[in-house]
This record gives sequence, C-alpha cells and structure tokens, in this order.
Amino acid sequence: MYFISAVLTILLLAGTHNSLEYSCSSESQECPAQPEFKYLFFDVSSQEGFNLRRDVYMRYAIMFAEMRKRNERMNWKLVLPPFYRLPHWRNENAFSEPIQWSKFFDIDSLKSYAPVVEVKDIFKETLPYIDIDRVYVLQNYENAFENGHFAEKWDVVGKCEYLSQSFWGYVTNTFETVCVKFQGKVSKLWELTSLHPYDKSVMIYHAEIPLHDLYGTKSYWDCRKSMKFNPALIEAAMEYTAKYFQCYVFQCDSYMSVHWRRGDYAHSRKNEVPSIKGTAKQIDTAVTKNKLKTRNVFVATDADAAEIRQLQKVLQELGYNAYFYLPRHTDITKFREGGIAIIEQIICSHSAYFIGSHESTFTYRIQEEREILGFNTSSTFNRFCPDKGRCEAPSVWKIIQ
Ligand SMILES: Nc1nc2c(ncn2[C@@H]2O[C@H](COP(=O)(O)OP(=O)(O)O)[C@@H](O)[C@H]2O)c(=O)[nH]1
Ligand SMILES: [Mg+2]
Repeated sequence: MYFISAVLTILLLAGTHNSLEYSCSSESQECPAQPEFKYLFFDVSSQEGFNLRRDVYMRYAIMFAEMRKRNERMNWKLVLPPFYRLPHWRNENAFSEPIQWSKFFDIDSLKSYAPVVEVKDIFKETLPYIDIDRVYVLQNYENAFENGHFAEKWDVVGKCEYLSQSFWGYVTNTFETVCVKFQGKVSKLWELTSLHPYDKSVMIYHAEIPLHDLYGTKSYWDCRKSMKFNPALIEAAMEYTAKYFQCYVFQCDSYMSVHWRRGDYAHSRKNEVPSIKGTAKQIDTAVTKNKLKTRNVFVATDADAAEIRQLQKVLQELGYNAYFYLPRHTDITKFREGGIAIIEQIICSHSAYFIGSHESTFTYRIQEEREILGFNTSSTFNRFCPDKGRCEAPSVWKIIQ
C-alpha cells in the first residue's frame, strides 16, 4: 500500500509544474491564471480542548492573512481541522463522525479573513480517505533556552513513523512523515514547506508548538472578530437570555455571569480553584462591591450535577437566583457538546459583569467576546480566587481596533 502510494505520488508530482509557489504582485499587469491550490493542514495534540484549538487556528489564519497582504502564497489554503473525540466531550464518543467547523462557526466570516477550507470540501469524492503528501510532526527542543536565550529555529530530525495513518478518524494516505524540532513563530513554518516545493498538501502535527506571530495586535483582533459563531448557536443563546433575563440587547444589565471551571481543574488545580461555598461568597462580594442591580447569576460550568445543585443551594441561601444552561437531549444532538459550551459562552458574553476561571482558555474566549462587544474592561477581567493564599490579578487583553 505504502509502495503504491509512493509511486502514485511521484507520478503525480512529475506532472505538477504549476504547483510551485505562486505570487502575484498587484502592480504587475497580468497575473497568471488561477493555479492549482496547495493545502496546509494542521492538527493539535489530542489532549487539547476546544478553546485552545481556537487559539491555534488563529496563529495559522493570521500567518495566511499576513502572506496575502503581501500577495504571496496566494495559491495556499488553510484546512480547518475537524473536531474529533475531544478529551472533554465525554458524550461525543457515541458519534463517530468528525465535526466540521461549520457546525460551530460562520465559515463565510472565517473566509473573509483567511483562505480557509473544510476537509469535506477538498476530499468530497474520497472521504473517509484523504491524501497528504507530507506530515511534519513538530517536537519541542529539549532545552528551549540553549546558551541562555530563546532562539527561533527548526531542525529536521528525520523520517518518523509517527501517527501517519489516521487524522480525525479519516484514513490518511501519506507519502512521507518527517519529525522536526521547532521553536519560534508560526510563520517560520513557511521555511519548512519550502523544502518540498512540489508538495500539494502538507500537514503540521502538534501545531500548537509554534507561537503567535502577532499576539494581541490589530491583526490578532481582526482575526478574532472574524470567528463568528454559527447563527443557530447565537439564536439559541439569545432565546435563553430573552426567556430568563428579558434581555434583547447586546449588553444586558439583568444578570451577571461566571465561568465556573471544575472538571479536571477541580483535581489538577485544586489549589487554584475555590470551594463551592467560596465560589458563592466571591459572587456575592462582586455583586456588592460593583453595586450590580441584579441578583440573577448565570453559571457556565463543566461541574457535575451534584456540584451544580450544591452551588445553586448556597447561592439561593445568599439571596441569588442561579441559572444554568440545561440542554435537552434534542439540543445535544443538534448542537453537540461543543455547541452547548458555545451557547454558554455567548450567554456569559452579554452579561452585565463576568467572573472567569484562572488560566482557562474557555474564559479567555468569553473575555475576548466581551471586548468585541464593547464592555467596560473592569466588568470582564475578573477571576475566581482560591479560598486561601495568593491570587494574581488576571491579565487584561484590550481590543485593538
Ligand atoms: N458546557 C460547558 N463545557 C465546559 C465549560 N467549561 C469547560 N468546558 C468543557 O471543557 C473543555 C475545556 O477545554 P478548553 O476548551 O481547552 O478550555 P480550558 O481547558 O478551560 O483552557 C471545553 O472545551 C468544554 O468542552 C462550561 O462552562 N460549560
Ligand atoms: Mg484546555
């Protein structure tokens, strides 16, 4: 099978002269006819959750958008990696199909920022089989600070037989898999793809290793703004805020919200998260201190049912109405676990005041959304503290327009 695929790929490559880099200067009168597209795939370590994946997407989308601003690599497209059996989506295993980005995002809006494409649109005819010329498996250097400083660099380690058979449940036909030590900004990957200029589809695995080129800049926020959700999810969230909080505007003063990250954090970060009573107490303190005019608290959480009941009870004792998004079975089949979490994030984004969880990318995405919606920074960058001990102030990432 490997031999046949190698021969086929060589035959294919011999005939693809027009798949070299394509640049088209806006000053030149004539640009060549539309070339054949090249595809950059990327995938993230299977341990990582949905909201870190969104951040990794942004690194690659910005890398593409910046190239386009210079009219370079115009024939490259960025392939959106489907979501498949994410570690926190415990009920998803019942569904064996990889989930495309259009389930959660407005693809036209993503396309307005970067040249993205879904796997299902490239391999329409051949799924579940997908062809990838070369997979680069990125690895960290043993010592990131050799000679005392962090240098951007990469080194090809050599061929490796690592995870080349399957991505997102698809059967992958790969010509070669190469291990590469890498540290530095994501745009440095263009140097790597230039090694084999006739490759038409390249996969970067462990795509979370390269860093942002432009974190927190205007480009970052332009990209972030383009990550609009699928309208069905926005509608579900708006229905909820209308029904329970009689809110019909972007900035609602009829409820405050919290992201109460429990799940694995309740064990792995025991010293950083508050107890259930401590959580309720901190909500109460925030409401009093900020003179909020509401006693409605929306709680986005991955806590289990028993913890939810306990928090609800303690909040009630303090005089609060606690609200949770409790999906019906039909909602789960319609929106999937990823969509339910997004609905909760949207509800938090519109609340008068927000308290998040320390070092949670789920919380960061809510804070960004609130920046986009124009909330006052002080109502957004707040965090739960442990019951005892130090509590560093959360980082503030203000929007750049
Ligand atoms: N529905 C729901 N799911 C959550 C919530 N908090 C965490 N999760 C789930 O747990 C995952 C956490 O992984 P990730 O998105 O990487 O965020 P992080 O681990 O908090 O940085 C999310 O993607 C959700 O699937 C929540 O408030 N509501
Ligand atoms: Mg995570």
